[in-house]
Amino acid sequence: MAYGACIFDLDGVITDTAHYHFLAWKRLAESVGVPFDEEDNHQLKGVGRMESLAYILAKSDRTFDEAARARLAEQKNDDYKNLIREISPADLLPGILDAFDWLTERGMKIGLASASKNARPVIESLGVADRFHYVADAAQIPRGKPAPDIFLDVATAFGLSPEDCIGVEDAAAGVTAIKSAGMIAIGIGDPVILAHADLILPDTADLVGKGFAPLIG
Ligand code: B16
Ligand code: MG
Repeated sequence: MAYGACIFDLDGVITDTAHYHFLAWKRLAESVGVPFDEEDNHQLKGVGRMESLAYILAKSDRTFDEAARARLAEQKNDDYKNLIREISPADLLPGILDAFDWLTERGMKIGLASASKNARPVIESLGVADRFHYVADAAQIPRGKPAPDIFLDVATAFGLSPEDCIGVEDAAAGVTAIKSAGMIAIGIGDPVILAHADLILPDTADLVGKGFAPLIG
């Protein structure tokens, strides 16, 4: 099978901003009296900002009107932006640069399908913005993950059919999005949470050796 593109998730795949999202959501949840743990965090990985907030507020006895929700979302985002201020190329996860080199050497396109509206500044701080042939703009994508829209947007930008693309994700919602798009999914992380991926690797260091090499050759 000749694949034409590899489409990466950002948080939890290229870099561990997933942890900063966790810290910011935990602070926000606790400020409204809702406990928040790693299990909640798994539910929110890859899920957009307002949907994540709705998940947290659904656990509160209080009601929050639209203005209050907007304020809380802004508070979380300000907190998150403070946490990611120090990001540098040292924060790239292991094997990511090798993965980009490997794909580029084979003439494959590299895309980014992140639900984060902060994706652009993050890849710039990581020093890899110019490695991507296309970066989806989460603000322009109608439905968030687990809908396939963002992965299909990248495939369309490349002029490729979904079956010619591979997606890489750390989140259950993201793997579902890749599979619903009709692409091959590589999951990074927990084999139980990501059981619906075609191939699951414990971490990104194995992407080339145990992911791309056997799949793409
Ligand atoms: P923002 P990904 C997702 O990014 C995160 O996994 C998720 O936790 C976050 O809520 C979402 O982006 C929105 O991020 O608030 O910065 O727009 O994993 O799809 O790269
Ligand atoms: Mg992710």
